[in-house]
Amino acid sequence: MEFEQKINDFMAKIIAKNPGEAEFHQAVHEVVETVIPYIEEHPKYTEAKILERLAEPERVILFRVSWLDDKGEIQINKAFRIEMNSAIGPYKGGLRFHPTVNLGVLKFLAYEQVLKNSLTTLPMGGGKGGSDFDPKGKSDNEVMRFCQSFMTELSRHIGPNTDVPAGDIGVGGREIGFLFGQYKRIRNEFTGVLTGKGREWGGSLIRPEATGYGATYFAEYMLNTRGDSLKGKTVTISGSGNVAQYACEKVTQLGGKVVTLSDSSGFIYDKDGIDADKLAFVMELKNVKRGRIKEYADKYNCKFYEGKRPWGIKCDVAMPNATQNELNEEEAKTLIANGCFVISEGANMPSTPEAIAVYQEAKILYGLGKAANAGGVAVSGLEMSQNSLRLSWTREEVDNRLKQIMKDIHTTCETFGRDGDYIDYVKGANIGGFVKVADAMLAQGVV
Ligand code: NDP
Ligand code: 2IT
Repeated sequence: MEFEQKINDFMAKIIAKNPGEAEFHQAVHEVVETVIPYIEEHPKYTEAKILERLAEPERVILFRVSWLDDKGEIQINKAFRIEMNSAIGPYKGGLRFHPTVNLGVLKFLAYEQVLKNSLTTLPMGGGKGGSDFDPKGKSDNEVMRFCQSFMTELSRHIGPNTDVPAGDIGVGGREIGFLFGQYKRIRNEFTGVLTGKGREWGGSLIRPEATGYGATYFAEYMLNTRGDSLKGKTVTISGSGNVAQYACEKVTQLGGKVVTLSDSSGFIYDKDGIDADKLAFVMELKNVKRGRIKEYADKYNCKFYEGKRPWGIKCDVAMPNATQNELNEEEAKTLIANGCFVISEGANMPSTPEAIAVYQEAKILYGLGKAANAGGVAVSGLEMSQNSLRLSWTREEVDNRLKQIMKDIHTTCETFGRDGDYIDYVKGANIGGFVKVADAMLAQGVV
Protein backbone atom coordinates (compact mmCIF):
# COMPACT_ATOMS: atom_id res chain seq x y z
CA MET A 1 0.00 0.00 0.00
CA GLU A 2 1.19 3.49 -0.82
CA PHE A 3 0.68 4.93 2.68
CA GLU A 4 2.41 1.98 4.27
CA GLN A 5 5.54 2.65 2.21
CA LYS A 6 5.51 6.34 3.20
CA ILE A 7 5.04 5.47 6.86
CA ASN A 8 7.87 2.93 6.74
CA ASP A 9 10.20 5.39 4.96
CA PHE A 10 9.40 8.07 7.51
CA MET A 11 10.01 5.70 10.43
CA ALA A 12 13.28 4.41 8.95
CA LYS A 13 14.62 7.98 9.08
CA ILE A 14 13.35 8.55 12.62
CA ILE A 15 14.98 5.32 13.82
CA ALA A 16 18.28 6.11 12.08
CA LYS A 17 18.37 9.63 13.55
CA ASN A 18 17.29 8.60 17.06
CA PRO A 19 18.93 5.23 17.69
CA GLY A 20 17.98 3.22 20.76
CA GLU A 21 14.93 5.34 21.64
CA ALA A 22 12.28 2.61 21.42
CA GLU A 23 9.49 4.48 23.23
CA PHE A 24 10.05 7.57 21.09
CA HIS A 25 9.83 5.48 17.91
CA GLN A 26 6.62 3.90 19.20
CA ALA A 27 4.97 7.25 19.96
CA VAL A 28 5.95 8.74 16.59
CA HIS A 29 4.78 5.66 14.70
CA GLU A 30 1.33 5.81 16.27
CA VAL A 31 0.97 9.43 15.16
CA VAL A 32 2.36 9.20 11.63
CA GLU A 33 0.26 6.12 10.91
CA THR A 34 -2.85 8.27 11.26
CA VAL A 35 -1.51 11.64 10.15
CA ILE A 36 0.31 10.64 6.93
CA PRO A 37 -2.93 9.54 5.19
CA TYR A 38 -4.51 12.87 6.28
CA ILE A 39 -1.70 15.13 5.06
CA GLU A 40 -1.64 13.35 1.71
CA GLU A 41 -4.84 15.29 1.09
CA HIS A 42 -3.34 18.49 2.53
CA PRO A 43 0.03 18.83 0.73
CA LYS A 44 0.87 22.18 2.37
CA TYR A 45 1.83 20.23 5.51
CA THR A 46 3.98 17.77 3.57
CA GLU A 47 5.81 20.52 1.69
CA ALA A 48 6.54 22.39 4.93
CA LYS A 49 7.89 19.14 6.48
CA ILE A 50 5.71 19.62 9.53
CA LEU A 51 5.82 15.97 10.61
CA GLU A 52 9.61 15.91 10.32
CA ARG A 53 9.93 19.12 12.33
CA LEU A 54 7.51 17.89 15.02
CA ALA A 55 9.75 14.89 15.64
CA GLU A 56 12.87 17.00 16.27
CA PRO A 57 12.92 18.78 19.66
CA GLU A 58 13.48 22.54 19.43
CA ARG A 59 15.98 22.15 22.26
CA VAL A 60 17.23 19.38 24.58
CA ILE A 61 18.92 20.26 27.85
CA LEU A 62 20.96 17.50 29.50
CA PHE A 63 22.62 18.11 32.81
CA ARG A 64 24.25 16.60 35.86
CA VAL A 65 22.64 16.79 39.28
CA SER A 66 25.03 16.23 42.17
CA TRP A 67 23.69 16.14 45.72
CA LEU A 68 24.59 14.90 49.19
CA ASP A 69 22.61 12.05 50.75
CA ASP A 70 21.89 11.77 54.47
CA LYS A 71 25.16 9.93 55.05
CA GLY A 72 27.12 12.75 53.46
CA GLU A 73 27.91 10.68 50.38
CA ILE A 74 27.87 12.37 46.98
CA GLN A 75 25.17 11.13 44.59
CA ILE A 76 25.02 11.90 40.88
CA ASN A 77 21.98 11.76 38.62
CA LYS A 78 21.25 12.48 35.00
CA ALA A 79 18.63 15.12 34.29
CA PHE A 80 16.87 16.38 31.18
CA ARG A 81 14.43 18.92 29.84
CA ILE A 82 13.07 18.38 26.35
CA GLU A 83 11.72 21.63 24.88
CA MET A 84 9.81 19.97 22.08
CA ASN A 85 7.60 22.53 20.38
CA SER A 86 6.58 26.11 21.15
CA ALA A 87 4.39 26.88 18.12
CA ILE A 88 1.22 27.51 20.13
CA GLY A 89 2.58 28.56 23.52
CA PRO A 90 5.40 28.21 26.04
CA TYR A 91 6.78 24.68 26.50
CA LYS A 92 4.53 22.90 29.00
CA GLY A 93 4.73 19.45 30.52
CA GLY A 94 5.67 17.42 33.54
CA LEU A 95 8.83 16.28 35.26
CA ARG A 96 9.32 12.57 35.95
CA PHE A 97 11.64 11.23 38.65
CA HIS A 98 12.04 7.48 38.15
CA PRO A 99 15.02 5.15 37.61
CA THR A 100 13.73 4.23 34.12
CA VAL A 101 13.96 7.84 32.89
CA ASN A 102 16.20 8.31 29.86
CA LEU A 103 16.31 10.51 26.77
CA GLY A 104 14.03 8.25 24.67
CA VAL A 105 11.35 8.02 27.36
CA LEU A 106 11.26 11.79 27.85
CA LYS A 107 11.22 12.42 24.09
CA PHE A 108 8.19 10.14 23.70
CA LEU A 109 6.46 11.99 26.52
CA ALA A 110 7.35 15.41 25.11
CA TYR A 111 6.20 14.39 21.62
CA GLU A 112 2.83 13.23 22.95
CA GLN A 113 2.56 16.34 25.08
CA VAL A 114 2.66 18.66 22.04
CA LEU A 115 -0.45 17.10 20.54
CA LYS A 116 -2.18 16.63 23.89
CA ASN A 117 -1.70 20.27 24.81
CA SER A 118 -3.04 21.32 21.44
CA LEU A 119 -6.18 19.22 22.05
CA THR A 120 -6.90 21.09 25.30
CA THR A 121 -7.52 24.28 23.19
CA LEU A 122 -5.30 26.22 25.63
CA PRO A 123 -2.17 28.08 24.44
CA MET A 124 0.53 25.64 25.54
CA GLY A 125 3.48 24.20 23.62
CA GLY A 126 4.96 20.85 24.66
CA GLY A 127 7.87 19.73 26.80
CA LYS A 128 8.88 17.12 29.33
CA GLY A 129 11.74 16.60 31.71
CA GLY A 130 13.00 14.67 34.66
CA SER A 131 15.72 12.54 36.09
CA ASP A 132 16.71 8.95 36.81
CA PHE A 133 16.57 9.92 40.51
CA ASP A 134 14.47 7.43 42.49
CA PRO A 135 12.48 9.12 45.27
CA LYS A 136 11.58 5.72 46.78
CA GLY A 137 13.29 5.15 50.11
CA LYS A 138 14.73 8.68 50.23
CA SER A 139 14.14 10.97 53.20
CA ASP A 140 12.30 14.28 52.75
CA ASN A 141 15.63 16.05 53.23
CA GLU A 142 17.27 14.01 50.50
CA VAL A 143 14.39 14.74 48.13
CA MET A 144 14.71 18.43 49.00
CA ARG A 145 18.46 18.53 48.37
CA PHE A 146 18.00 16.72 45.07
CA CYS A 147 15.21 19.09 43.98
CA GLN A 148 17.28 22.14 44.92
CA SER A 149 20.28 20.92 42.96
CA PHE A 150 18.07 19.98 39.99
CA MET A 151 16.41 23.41 39.97
CA THR A 152 19.70 25.29 40.32
CA GLU A 153 20.48 24.25 36.75
CA LEU A 154 16.93 24.05 35.35
CA SER A 155 16.12 27.60 36.51
CA ARG A 156 18.33 29.04 33.74
CA HIS A 157 16.14 27.48 31.09
CA ILE A 158 12.55 27.94 32.28
CA GLY A 159 10.20 30.82 33.06
CA PRO A 160 6.48 31.62 33.08
CA ASN A 161 6.57 32.67 29.40
CA THR A 162 9.24 30.19 28.31
CA ASP A 163 8.78 26.76 29.82
CA VAL A 164 6.46 25.75 32.67
CA PRO A 165 7.12 22.29 34.21
CA ALA A 166 4.72 20.35 36.46
CA GLY A 167 4.48 16.89 38.04
CA ASP A 168 4.46 13.38 36.60
CA ILE A 169 5.60 10.01 38.03
CA GLY A 170 7.57 10.61 41.23
CA VAL A 171 6.89 14.35 41.21
CA GLY A 172 3.93 15.49 43.28
CA GLY A 173 3.09 18.32 45.66
CA ARG A 174 6.15 17.78 47.86
CA GLU A 175 8.62 17.96 44.97
CA ILE A 176 6.89 20.90 43.28
CA GLY A 177 7.18 22.77 46.60
CA PHE A 178 10.93 22.20 46.86
CA LEU A 179 11.44 23.06 43.17
CA PHE A 180 9.40 26.25 43.42
CA GLY A 181 11.20 27.36 46.59
CA GLN A 182 14.58 27.04 44.91
CA TYR A 183 13.47 28.78 41.70
CA LYS A 184 12.14 31.72 43.72
CA ARG A 185 15.33 31.94 45.73
CA ILE A 186 17.57 31.95 42.66
CA ARG A 187 15.51 34.24 40.45
CA ASN A 188 14.08 36.46 43.19
CA GLU A 189 10.62 36.43 41.66
CA PHE A 190 7.32 34.88 42.66
CA THR A 191 5.88 33.73 39.42
CA GLY A 192 3.82 30.96 37.81
CA VAL A 193 6.86 29.01 36.66
CA LEU A 194 5.58 25.60 37.80
CA THR A 195 2.07 24.20 38.01
CA GLY A 196 0.69 21.84 40.61
CA LYS A 197 1.67 24.36 43.31
CA GLY A 198 0.04 24.33 46.75
CA ARG A 199 -3.22 26.25 46.91
CA GLU A 200 -1.83 28.84 49.36
CA TRP A 201 1.01 29.77 46.99
CA GLY A 202 -0.46 30.03 43.54
CA GLY A 203 -1.84 26.55 42.91
CA SER A 204 -5.20 25.87 41.33
CA LEU A 205 -8.01 24.02 43.02
CA ILE A 206 -8.70 20.69 41.24
CA ARG A 207 -5.16 20.43 39.77
CA PRO A 208 -4.33 17.39 41.95
CA GLU A 209 -7.61 15.77 40.92
CA ALA A 210 -7.56 16.85 37.29
CA THR A 211 -5.92 13.95 35.45
CA GLY A 212 -7.91 11.21 37.18
CA TYR A 213 -11.15 13.18 37.05
CA GLY A 214 -10.56 14.09 33.40
CA ALA A 215 -9.88 10.48 32.34
CA THR A 216 -13.10 9.47 34.11
CA TYR A 217 -15.12 12.23 32.43
CA PHE A 218 -13.66 11.09 29.12
CA ALA A 219 -14.82 7.50 29.81
CA GLU A 220 -18.27 8.86 30.60
CA TYR A 221 -18.42 10.86 27.34
CA MET A 222 -17.33 7.79 25.37
CA LEU A 223 -20.04 5.71 27.07
CA ASN A 224 -22.61 8.44 26.34
CA THR A 225 -22.08 7.88 22.59
CA ARG A 226 -23.65 4.44 23.16
CA GLY A 227 -26.44 5.78 25.39
CA ASP A 228 -24.61 4.36 28.41
CA SER A 229 -22.75 5.69 31.48
CA LEU A 230 -20.36 4.64 34.27
CA LYS A 231 -23.24 3.97 36.66
CA GLY A 232 -23.17 0.34 37.72
CA LYS A 233 -19.96 -0.44 35.83
CA THR A 234 -17.10 -2.49 37.25
CA VAL A 235 -13.79 -0.72 36.72
CA THR A 236 -10.22 -2.00 36.98
CA ILE A 237 -7.51 0.60 37.62
CA SER A 238 -3.73 0.14 37.62
CA GLY A 239 -1.44 2.37 39.63
CA SER A 240 -2.17 3.86 43.03
CA GLY A 241 -0.54 7.25 42.58
CA ASN A 242 -2.01 10.63 41.78
CA VAL A 243 -3.92 9.68 38.63
CA ALA A 244 -5.20 6.33 39.93
CA GLN A 245 -6.42 7.81 43.23
CA TYR A 246 -8.55 10.54 41.68
CA ALA A 247 -9.84 8.29 38.92
CA CYS A 248 -10.99 5.93 41.68
CA GLU A 249 -12.69 8.81 43.50
CA LYS A 250 -14.56 10.10 40.44
CA VAL A 251 -15.60 6.67 39.13
CA THR A 252 -17.10 5.92 42.55
CA GLN A 253 -18.88 9.30 42.65
CA LEU A 254 -20.40 8.57 39.24
CA GLY A 255 -21.78 5.23 40.43
CA GLY A 256 -19.08 2.84 39.20
CA LYS A 257 -17.27 0.25 41.30
CA VAL A 258 -13.45 0.21 41.29
CA VAL A 259 -12.11 -3.24 42.15
CA THR A 260 -8.33 -3.00 41.62
CA LEU A 261 -5.35 -0.73 42.29
CA SER A 262 -1.67 -1.57 41.85
CA ASP A 263 1.91 -0.49 42.27
CA SER A 264 5.16 -1.86 40.89
CA SER A 265 4.98 -4.79 43.37
CA GLY A 266 1.56 -6.13 42.33
CA PHE A 267 -2.19 -5.42 42.51
CA ILE A 268 -5.03 -5.71 45.01
CA TYR A 269 -8.47 -7.05 44.07
CA ASP A 270 -11.34 -5.88 46.25
CA LYS A 271 -14.53 -7.32 44.81
CA ASP A 272 -16.69 -5.16 47.12
CA GLY A 273 -15.27 -1.99 45.59
CA ILE A 274 -12.85 0.67 46.82
CA ASP A 275 -15.23 3.18 48.43
CA ALA A 276 -14.42 6.66 49.80
CA ASP A 277 -13.22 5.39 53.19
CA LYS A 278 -10.94 2.78 51.66
CA LEU A 279 -9.61 5.37 49.21
CA ALA A 280 -8.79 7.68 52.14
CA PHE A 281 -6.68 4.82 53.51
CA VAL A 282 -4.90 4.48 50.13
CA MET A 283 -4.19 8.23 50.01
CA GLU A 284 -2.70 8.22 53.49
CA LEU A 285 -0.71 5.05 52.68
CA LYS A 286 0.67 6.34 49.38
CA ASN A 287 0.96 10.12 49.84
CA VAL A 288 1.96 10.38 53.51
CA LYS A 289 3.43 7.04 54.65
CA ARG A 290 4.74 6.23 51.17
CA GLY A 291 3.98 2.53 51.72
CA ARG A 292 3.10 -0.36 49.40
CA ILE A 293 -0.37 -1.24 48.06
CA LYS A 294 -0.07 -4.73 49.58
CA GLU A 295 -0.94 -3.13 52.94
CA TYR A 296 -4.45 -2.50 51.55
CA ALA A 297 -4.96 -6.26 51.15
CA ASP A 298 -3.78 -6.85 54.70
CA LYS A 299 -6.08 -4.17 56.08
CA TYR A 300 -9.24 -5.04 54.12
CA ASN A 301 -8.66 -8.77 53.93
CA CYS A 302 -8.66 -9.04 50.16
CA LYS A 303 -6.31 -10.63 47.71
CA PHE A 304 -2.89 -9.27 46.68
CA TYR A 305 -1.40 -10.61 43.44
CA GLU A 306 2.34 -10.20 43.75
CA GLY A 307 4.19 -9.10 40.63
CA LYS A 308 0.97 -9.17 38.56
CA ARG A 309 -1.07 -6.57 36.66
CA PRO A 310 -4.84 -6.28 37.08
CA TRP A 311 -5.94 -6.98 33.48
CA GLY A 312 -7.07 -10.54 34.17
CA ILE A 313 -9.89 -9.31 36.43
CA LYS A 314 -13.33 -9.16 34.83
CA CYS A 315 -14.51 -5.59 34.25
CA ASP A 316 -16.56 -3.32 31.97
CA VAL A 317 -14.05 -0.47 31.98
CA ALA A 318 -10.26 -0.55 32.34
CA MET A 319 -8.16 2.48 33.26
CA PRO A 320 -4.39 1.95 32.94
CA ASN A 321 -3.07 4.70 35.21
CA ALA A 322 0.51 3.64 35.99
CA THR A 323 3.07 3.78 33.17
CA GLN A 324 3.95 3.16 29.50
CA ASN A 325 3.50 -0.28 27.92
CA GLU A 326 1.78 -1.75 30.96
CA LEU A 327 -0.93 -3.48 28.92
CA ASN A 328 0.07 -5.90 26.16
CA GLU A 329 -1.67 -7.86 23.41
CA GLU A 330 -2.39 -10.92 25.58
CA GLU A 331 -3.86 -8.78 28.33
CA ALA A 332 -5.94 -6.79 25.83
CA LYS A 333 -7.41 -10.05 24.50
CA THR A 334 -8.18 -11.22 28.03
CA LEU A 335 -9.90 -7.93 28.88
CA ILE A 336 -12.12 -8.15 25.82
CA ALA A 337 -12.86 -11.86 26.33
CA ASN A 338 -14.01 -10.91 29.85
CA GLY A 339 -16.43 -8.30 28.50
CA CYS A 340 -14.42 -5.08 28.89
CA PHE A 341 -15.58 -2.57 26.30
CA VAL A 342 -14.11 0.77 27.48
CA ILE A 343 -10.45 1.70 27.95
CA SER A 344 -9.66 5.20 29.21
CA GLU A 345 -5.94 5.84 29.64
CA GLY A 346 -4.84 8.04 32.53
CA ALA A 347 -1.23 7.03 31.87
CA ASN A 348 0.82 8.04 28.84
CA MET A 349 1.06 5.30 26.17
CA PRO A 350 0.13 2.46 28.57
CA SER A 351 -1.06 0.15 25.78
CA THR A 352 1.41 -1.49 23.42
CA PRO A 353 0.74 -1.08 19.66
CA GLU A 354 -0.38 -4.74 19.56
CA ALA A 355 -2.89 -4.11 22.37
CA ILE A 356 -4.27 -1.08 20.50
CA ALA A 357 -4.73 -3.24 17.40
CA VAL A 358 -6.80 -5.65 19.52
CA TYR A 359 -9.05 -2.82 20.78
CA GLN A 360 -9.52 -1.48 17.28
CA GLU A 361 -10.34 -4.88 15.84
CA ALA A 362 -12.96 -5.39 18.56
CA LYS A 363 -14.27 -1.82 18.00
CA ILE A 364 -14.46 -1.09 21.72
CA LEU A 365 -14.41 2.47 23.09
CA TYR A 366 -10.69 3.21 23.29
CA GLY A 367 -9.68 6.62 24.69
CA LEU A 368 -5.93 6.95 24.23
CA GLY A 369 -3.80 8.83 26.75
CA LYS A 370 -3.22 12.01 24.80
CA ALA A 371 -6.97 12.61 24.75
CA ALA A 372 -8.16 10.91 27.94
CA ASN A 373 -5.45 12.19 30.29
CA ALA A 374 -5.30 15.75 28.96
CA GLY A 375 -7.30 17.01 31.94
CA GLY A 376 -4.15 17.29 34.05
CA VAL A 377 -2.30 19.61 31.74
CA ALA A 378 -5.56 21.43 30.95
CA VAL A 379 -5.95 22.43 34.59
CA SER A 380 -2.25 23.30 34.60
CA GLY A 381 -3.15 25.71 31.79
CA LEU A 382 -5.95 27.08 33.98
CA GLU A 383 -3.44 27.47 36.83
CA MET A 384 -1.28 29.57 34.49
CA SER A 385 -4.31 31.71 33.60
CA GLN A 386 -5.13 32.26 37.26
CA ASN A 387 -1.48 33.13 38.03
CA SER A 388 -1.50 35.71 35.23
CA LEU A 389 -4.75 37.17 36.48
CA ARG A 390 -3.53 37.00 40.10
CA LEU A 391 -6.87 35.47 41.00
CA SER A 392 -8.09 32.04 42.02
CA TRP A 393 -11.22 30.42 40.75
CA THR A 394 -13.51 28.25 42.88
CA ARG A 395 -13.47 24.46 42.79
CA GLU A 396 -16.73 24.47 40.94
CA GLU A 397 -15.53 26.90 38.30
CA VAL A 398 -12.34 24.91 37.60
CA ASP A 399 -14.20 21.57 37.58
CA ASN A 400 -16.77 22.93 35.12
CA ARG A 401 -14.03 24.18 32.84
CA LEU A 402 -12.30 20.79 33.08
CA LYS A 403 -15.52 18.98 32.13
CA GLN A 404 -16.06 21.30 29.19
CA ILE A 405 -12.47 20.83 27.97
CA MET A 406 -12.79 17.02 28.16
CA LYS A 407 -16.08 17.26 26.28
CA ASP A 408 -14.48 19.44 23.61
CA ILE A 409 -11.59 16.97 23.25
CA HIS A 410 -14.14 14.22 22.80
CA THR A 411 -15.88 16.27 20.09
CA THR A 412 -12.54 16.90 18.33
CA CYS A 413 -11.84 13.15 18.34
CA GLU A 414 -15.28 12.56 16.89
CA THR A 415 -14.83 15.22 14.20
CA PHE A 416 -11.57 13.76 12.89
CA GLY A 417 -12.09 10.11 13.84
CA ARG A 418 -15.68 9.15 13.06
CA ASP A 419 -16.11 6.33 10.60
CA GLY A 420 -19.81 5.46 10.39
CA ASP A 421 -20.90 4.20 13.80
CA TYR A 422 -17.35 3.84 15.05
CA ILE A 423 -15.15 6.57 16.52
CA ASP A 424 -11.43 5.98 16.05
CA TYR A 425 -10.13 8.11 18.94
CA VAL A 426 -6.51 7.43 17.94
CA LYS A 427 -7.02 8.94 14.51
CA GLY A 428 -9.25 11.71 15.88
CA ALA A 429 -6.85 12.81 18.62
CA ASN A 430 -3.73 12.64 16.48
CA ILE A 431 -5.17 14.59 13.55
CA GLY A 432 -7.12 16.98 15.79
CA GLY A 433 -4.00 17.74 17.84
CA PHE A 434 -1.79 17.98 14.76
CA VAL A 435 -3.80 20.50 12.71
CA LYS A 436 -3.61 23.36 15.20
CA VAL A 437 0.13 23.01 15.79
CA ALA A 438 0.79 22.51 12.07
CA ASP A 439 -1.15 25.64 11.09
CA ALA A 440 0.75 27.69 13.68
CA MET A 441 4.05 26.34 12.33
CA LEU A 442 3.05 27.20 8.76
CA ALA A 443 2.20 30.76 9.80
CA GLN A 444 5.50 31.19 11.66
CA GLY A 445 7.74 30.21 8.75
CA VAL A 446 10.82 28.03 8.69
CA VAL A 447 11.99 28.10 12.31
P1 NDP B 1 2.64 8.71 40.61
O1 NDP B 1 4.10 8.73 40.81
O2 NDP B 1 1.77 9.46 41.53
O3 NDP B 1 2.11 7.19 40.60
C1 NDP B 1 2.62 6.27 39.70
C2 NDP B 1 1.98 4.92 39.94
O4 NDP B 1 2.33 4.04 38.90
C3 NDP B 1 2.47 4.27 41.23
O5 NDP B 1 1.47 3.45 41.74
C4 NDP B 1 3.66 3.46 40.74
O6 NDP B 1 4.00 2.35 41.56
C5 NDP B 1 3.15 2.97 39.40
N1 NDP B 1 4.29 2.76 38.48
C6 NDP B 1 5.16 3.69 38.05
N2 NDP B 1 6.08 3.15 37.27
C7 NDP B 1 5.79 1.84 37.20
C8 NDP B 1 6.38 0.76 36.54
N3 NDP B 1 7.47 0.92 35.77
N4 NDP B 1 5.78 -0.47 36.68
C9 NDP B 1 4.69 -0.63 37.46
N5 NDP B 1 4.08 0.39 38.12
C10 NDP B 1 4.63 1.59 37.99
O7 NDP B 1 2.42 9.18 39.10
P2 NDP B 1 1.09 9.72 38.39
O8 NDP B 1 -0.11 9.08 38.97
O9 NDP B 1 1.18 11.19 38.33
O10 NDP B 1 1.31 9.19 36.90
C11 NDP B 1 0.77 7.96 36.42
C12 NDP B 1 0.71 7.99 34.91
O11 NDP B 1 -0.14 9.07 34.49
C13 NDP B 1 2.05 8.23 34.19
O12 NDP B 1 2.03 7.51 32.97
C14 NDP B 1 2.01 9.72 33.89
O13 NDP B 1 2.82 10.05 32.79
C15 NDP B 1 0.54 9.90 33.55
N6 NDP B 1 0.02 11.26 33.65
C16 NDP B 1 0.13 11.97 34.81
C17 NDP B 1 -0.40 13.25 34.88
C18 NDP B 1 -0.37 14.04 36.14
O14 NDP B 1 -0.97 15.11 36.15
N7 NDP B 1 0.25 13.58 37.20
C19 NDP B 1 -1.04 13.88 33.71
C20 NDP B 1 -1.17 13.00 32.57
C21 NDP B 1 -0.64 11.75 32.56
P3 NDP B 1 5.29 2.46 42.51
O15 NDP B 1 4.91 3.44 43.58
O16 NDP B 1 5.52 1.07 43.00
O17 NDP B 1 6.41 2.95 41.65
O1 2IT C 1 1.64 13.98 31.07
C1 2IT C 1 1.11 15.03 31.46
O2 2IT C 1 0.24 15.61 30.78
C2 2IT C 1 1.51 15.57 32.76
N1 2IT C 1 2.31 14.95 33.46
C3 2IT C 1 0.98 16.90 33.22
C4 2IT C 1 1.75 18.04 32.60
C5 2IT C 1 1.40 19.39 33.14
O3 2IT C 1 2.08 20.34 32.69
O4 2IT C 1 0.50 19.55 33.94
